[in-house]
Order: sequence, then C-alpha cells, then structure tokens
Amino acid sequence: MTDFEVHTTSGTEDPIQPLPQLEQVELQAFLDWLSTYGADAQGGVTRLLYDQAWCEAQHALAAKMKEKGLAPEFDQSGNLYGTLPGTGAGKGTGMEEAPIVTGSHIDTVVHGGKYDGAYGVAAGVLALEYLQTQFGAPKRTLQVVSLCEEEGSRFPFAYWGSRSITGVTGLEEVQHLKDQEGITFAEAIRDAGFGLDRKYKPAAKKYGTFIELHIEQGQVLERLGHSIGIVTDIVGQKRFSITVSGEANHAGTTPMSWRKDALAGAAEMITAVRSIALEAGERLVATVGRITAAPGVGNVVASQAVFSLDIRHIRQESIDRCWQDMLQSFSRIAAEQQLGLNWEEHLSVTPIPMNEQIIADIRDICEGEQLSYMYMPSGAGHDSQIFQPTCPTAMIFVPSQDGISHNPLEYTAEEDLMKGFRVLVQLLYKYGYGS
Ligand code: HGY
Ligand code: MN
Ligand code: MN
Repeated sequence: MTDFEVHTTSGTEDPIQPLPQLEQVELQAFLDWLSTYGADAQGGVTRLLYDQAWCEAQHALAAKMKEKGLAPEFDQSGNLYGTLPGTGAGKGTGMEEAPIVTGSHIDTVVHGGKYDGAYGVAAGVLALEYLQTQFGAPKRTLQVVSLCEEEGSRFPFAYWGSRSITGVTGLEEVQHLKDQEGITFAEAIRDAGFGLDRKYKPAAKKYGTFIELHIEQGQVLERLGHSIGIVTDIVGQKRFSITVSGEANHAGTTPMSWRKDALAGAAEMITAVRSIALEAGERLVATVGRITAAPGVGNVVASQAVFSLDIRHIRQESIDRCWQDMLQSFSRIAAEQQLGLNWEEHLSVTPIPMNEQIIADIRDICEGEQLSYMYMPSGAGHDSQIFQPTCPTAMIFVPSQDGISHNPLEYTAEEDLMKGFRVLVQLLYKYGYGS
C-alpha cells in the first residue's frame, strides 16, 4: 500500500443501513462548548494536564455524559469514561467481552486549536448517545474515553493517558517529573484529585477494540479532495532535550575566539538539525520547537542553552540513523567550540501499522456511505499507536483546512466533521450491535 494510494467509491457495494436523523446531532455546538474550557486570548485553546482548564473540562464532560445516560467514571489517572453497557447478547459468539472503545485526548498544546483530540472525544460522546437513542442497548459494551494526556505539553512525557491504561507506564515512573514552573507530576495529579491514593479504579483496563476519530493535521486530504483518511500506519518518533554548556562571560570584553558560547553552539546544532533532515528525504521530519538560554541576558555570553528535538519517520531505522547523524554533528560542534553536550530522551515510540480488519471495515463503510476516502500514514503521533500493540486499533481522519494544526487557526468544516462522525457511528454500530 503506497503512502497516498487513492481510492474513490466504486458505488457498486451494497448500501449499508441508513442512520436515521444523524444530521441532527449537534456535534459542532458540542465542540464549540468544549473549546470554551481553556479558551485563550489568542483565540486558541490551552488545556494542560491537571491544570484548572483541564479539570473543568473533564468534570463538565462527566456531567454531560451523565445527562446523556453514559454512566461517567474516572480512573486514577483522570481518564474519563462514558459507558453504554452491552446486553451480553454477544457472549459466546467469539466476541471478546472487553469493551469497544472510541475517544481521544482532552489535553492540548499551548495555544492549540479546538479540534485536536477534542473532536474524537466529542464525537464519541454523541455517537454513544445517538446509538442508544436510535437502537437501544448494544450487544457489546461501547465506551467513550476522554484520555487525560497525549501531547506532552506540560511535563516532559507524552501519552500518559493511554500508557497508564495499557500499563506501559506507572505513576511511580513519572511522579518526579517537573513542569516549567517546577511543579512535580505528583503534586499536579494530587491537586487535581487523582492518583493512587484516591477513590478511583486503577487506569489499567483491557479494551476489545480502540477506534480514534481525529483531524488529519496536515493538508493531504484537502489537496487531494477526499473526505476520509483511513490511517494505515502512525509514524514513530523520538523526543529529546539537548543541553549545551559553555561559560558565562562579559559580552564586551570577551574576544569572539575566546568564548565558550552555549547559545552560539546550540544555534549551529539547530542549523545542522535542519540540513540533516532535509538530506534524509521527504518523509523524515525533525523539529526544534523550544530553546532556553541561561543566564538569558543580552550582555552576558550564554553559559547554557537547552533545546527540544523531535524526530519522526514511518520507518524506525530512518529515525535511528537520523539521530546518530545529528548526535555526531552536535559532538563535532561542541568539540570545536569547547562546549559541554548532554541529551535526555523523553519519548521513543516506534512506527506502527493499524489493524487491517478495521481498515477494511472502514473502507466498506466509506463505500457504502458514498464517501471518497484514501489510505494514508499519520505524520502526527496519536494514542492509537499506544493501544495498537494491546488491542485491534484504527484511526479515521477528516481534512484540516490548509493543513494547519497546533495553532488557533486549526479548522475543519462542519460538513467534514459530520462525515467522519457518520463513519464512526457506522463502525460502532457494526461492532456493538452487529451479529
Ligand atoms: O505531536 C503530535 O504528533 C501529536 O499532536 N501529539
Ligand atoms: Mn496534537
Ligand atoms: Mn491529537
């Protein structure tokens, strides 16, 4: 399957069951409401793990779930579930008893958009409400999860929600991490009312299936004119903090050739990041999104510079080779300028293919619904790549206008939101109510 293999509907498949009154579901209004939690002055949304906006959003979602008869409950990490209990009629038919789960993450980047993560949460809540209203109780339990954290925007760690659920990471491994204000993870989770010593159940759960509806966050669907992206693979990524150490000195009396200027060295390293990534070819991306310098005043040569590094590719060997090339270049620059060099790896997730059977089911639904679709890899990381090793997982994309994301200008037209929603509802109907 090529990266951008394009399929259009052949129109010969048996039309699937129409979904009565689906267009009346007020998904846009729900998203607009959810985006008021953490709305910032720049027109974006900022909800960071366990901060006030995050707490208000999760508790407001729990109240909405309760209103909609979805029996909300939190786990110890602050992941929030809405549940449509199955009648068990699926028992003994080879259907696992574990629930079919849909959802996404409630946290955002700083000054992010209103759709990244929130779209999958909102669509999941409304899909379960719609299915219960139209078809009553499912045979298999359906759940929507509002995952507590995916972005890694507050603490140097990502995918905490899905990694605590799958048991990949426990609280003891992250509790000492500190945010930019020096608040520890342990203090933040406690102040938000969660953590091991609380009344909630452990996060670890077994999912039967995980389906994530998400905006593409790129421009392929829009440029190629397709409504639905069926995700074939999710890129792997490595994230680092790189620390360059020099010697603080007087900006006026220290000759250029005598300096140990950490910021100048970091700048050369960052330039190398870009040139090595460009040489590595189209599918490799490397990003330096943050840099800090100490002491951070204009008339002092910097004694230290710390910058972030994010490397991604659909093949692990390309990520590994790129990191080695960059490290070699950083070491050369540090030696030439008599600077210290340290690095810390915060995240390493491998590239992963999505579940073939669910991909085929999504394809059949798109063809039955006459929605033009294409298969594509995801350049963004998602919780789905954490769930896939433990249960059949797949993702459905809808277009992002101009491919903009992680930005207050992030936008997806309501018509496109509803097409993705339609595919999600059909898939949940098939798995929850099907024979
Ligand atoms: O950074 C990402 O790929 C995702 O948006 N967390
Ligand atoms: Mn994101
Ligand atoms: Mn996301």
